[in-house]
Amino acid sequence: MAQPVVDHQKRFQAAVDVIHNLPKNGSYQPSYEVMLRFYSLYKQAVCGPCTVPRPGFWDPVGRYKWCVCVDVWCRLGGMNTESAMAAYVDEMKKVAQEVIDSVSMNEKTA
Ligand code: ST9
Repeated sequence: MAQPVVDHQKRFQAAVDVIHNLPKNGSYQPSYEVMLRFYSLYKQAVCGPCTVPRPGFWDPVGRYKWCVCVDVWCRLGGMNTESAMAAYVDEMKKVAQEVIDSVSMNEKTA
């Protein structure tokens, strides 16, 4: 029997919608590492490989953003759109599972 075709675009859009609708301050606070991972995969999926040049010495703010955020995106290299979308969805599932596990752990110890 034929396997259903995974629609990466639809799954990615659903994950993006969920993240856009999360409250800024909730019981779960993502680490910088987690946020950067989402950011880099989002940019790769939406904009493609990073072509933003590192700003020069006279643009310290731009340079800071580049070093903190853009560099992580650049390190994804030529990852294709579908893979970036799939990785974004997988990352979300992973984080959601961690949140579920931490809630059930807290209930056990309470
Ligand atoms: C809570 C509820 O406690 C219970 C927990 C449930 C747990 C569910 C688990 C699911 C996973 C959650 C993981 C969260 C990870 C957060 C990632 C944040 C990046 N993805 O349009 P702008 C870029 S919830 C990645 O001005 P908005 C965009 O390209 C408590 N990046 O911003 C731009 O960069 P640049 C925790 C994205 O529309 C920059 O972000 N709550 C996405 O005002 C700003 O864009 C949260 O963690 C995207 N989908 O805000 C809230 N979209 O300029 C998470 C845009 O370089 N959500 N970008 O192009 C948010 O922080 C915001 O909705 C936002 C967009 C930053 C994603």
